[in-house]
Amino acid sequence: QAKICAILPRRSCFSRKSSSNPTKRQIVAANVDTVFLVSGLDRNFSPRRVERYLVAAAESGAEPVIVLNKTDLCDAVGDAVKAIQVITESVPIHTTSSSEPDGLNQLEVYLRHGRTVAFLGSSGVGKSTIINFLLGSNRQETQSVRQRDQRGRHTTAHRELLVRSKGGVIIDTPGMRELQLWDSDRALESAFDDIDVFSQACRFRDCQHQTEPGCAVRQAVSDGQLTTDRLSHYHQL
Ligand SMILES: Nc1nc2c(ncn2[C@@H]2O[C@H](COP(=O)(O)OP(=O)(O)OP(=O)(O)O)[C@@H](O)[C@H]2O)c(=O)[nH]1
Ligand SMILES: [Zn+2]
Repeated sequence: QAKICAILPRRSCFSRKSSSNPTKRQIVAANVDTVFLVSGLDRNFSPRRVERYLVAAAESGAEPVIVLNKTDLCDAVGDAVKAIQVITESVPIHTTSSSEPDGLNQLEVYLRHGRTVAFLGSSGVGKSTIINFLLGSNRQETQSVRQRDQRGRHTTAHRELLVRSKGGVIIDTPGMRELQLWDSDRALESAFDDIDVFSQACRFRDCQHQTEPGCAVRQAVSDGQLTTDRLSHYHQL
């Protein structure tokens, strides 16, 4: 028989819109310390998607760590890393491959005792493979990527909180795997803290940095302090 002894305050949480009531939010995972944002460096690699995951991480309150997996399938790992460095200066970036333990071992530091980690990333990027490595056993069942579309098969069927004997807890739930953006206005700003800084000087507090007069963000672009790419990424999101 289970007994609730204490309810800890919520330091961070991932949530999504409830499917039955879209105005309600549903908590998917709470008190995650580190969230790994996993991409595969095969031909579906998209810095834009990483940006979206950074938004989700920022709104959760968990510390993001970017993982670029499948380096063995990419001839230009350095270029991929540079494309991510343009998006963020402060978030750690790790390159990994299932055939190279060195990169994967670097993820161990985020799994100290008492720390909780979770994973965000498209289907087939290698989340289960990385989790298996960190667990040191074949805890998760993985299936081969379907040939046509490079997507893996969803093999995780139920809620799972995996306690590592070496320290740390891994949350791997279907909810995390299907996460959608929520509450994005606030989070958008923190994922774009450079734009945030310039926008303090915009004439209008609700400036969208489009055609408003006195927009300090567009001024920063014309002064060369901010790239056009950066601003258009902001507008796309
Ligand atoms: N070449 C290569 N293949 C990898 C690597 N990591 C994982 N894979 C393969 O990619 C496929 C998908 O890996 P998974 O770990 O199941 O991916 P996932 O992100 O958990 O996928 P979902 O369960 O669908 O969310 C499997 O066939 C893995 O063996 C890697 O670094 N290099
Ligand atoms: Zn503005």
